[in-house]
Amino acid sequence: MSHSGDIDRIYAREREKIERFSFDEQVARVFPDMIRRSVPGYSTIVEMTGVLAARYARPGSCLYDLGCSLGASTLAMARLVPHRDCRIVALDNSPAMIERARELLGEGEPPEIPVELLCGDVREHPLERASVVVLNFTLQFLPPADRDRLIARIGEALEPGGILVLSEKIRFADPEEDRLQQALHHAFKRNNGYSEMEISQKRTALEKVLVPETLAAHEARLREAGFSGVHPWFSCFNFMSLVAIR
Ligand code: GEK
Repeated sequence: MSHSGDIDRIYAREREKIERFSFDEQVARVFPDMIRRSVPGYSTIVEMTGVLAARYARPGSCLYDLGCSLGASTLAMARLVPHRDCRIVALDNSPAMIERARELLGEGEPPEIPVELLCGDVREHPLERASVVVLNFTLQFLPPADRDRLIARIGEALEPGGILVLSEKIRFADPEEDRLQQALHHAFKRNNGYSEMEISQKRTALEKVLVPETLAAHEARLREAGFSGVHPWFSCFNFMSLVAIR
């Protein structure tokens, strides 16, 4: 048992047919272990999301965690943002994730800042004025055609001086560079105990579900949506996090 769930063995057995990856009950149960062993720098990114939010959150404002899964970034913000009159809205469209997030939230000390956990689609949920929006490894799961509109809506919702924390798996334009970075990510997963078969079956399940874009594509979209500064602050292999200032 890991801290708040089971060990991820979802792809450990050979499967005849590999279904498209989805954030179902089985994934929600192993999620903390899965994401820690699959995303280089995940715990740093979560903690620094709290540090960034603490710096940029305005008193009395709303903070969003879009695609919150089990609420790791929400909890980091609730711990580190000093303004008790802020409010965090954590949204995910997987009922299994929201249900498990609700259980976990109920188990610990109540957060210092009120947290609303909602089941809904980030593409449809109305966004009110906010000082901080977090998209930690969520945009990559939206159909590429829906991404411009979401980032534009976030740009409109953010107060001037507010931030978007955007973390993504990325693709490199140079095929050789891309191959190398993917191989390094693969080595990271091997080092975390995933077998060749687990890595390969998971890759098949994620095809056309997780569609990474280049850093240049993200930067161009953020500029187009009116962000005045785009600052990469973390990268490890083909994973990055940016802070974009409105
Ligand atoms: C973390 N941020 O722990 N609307 C709402 N949620 C969505 C949508 C959508 N259209 N599409 C996907 N999701 C978290 C990790 S995981 C990343 C985020 C990963 C949700 C999906 O249900 C899942 O919970 C989350 O986005 C992506 O920091 O698993 O690699």
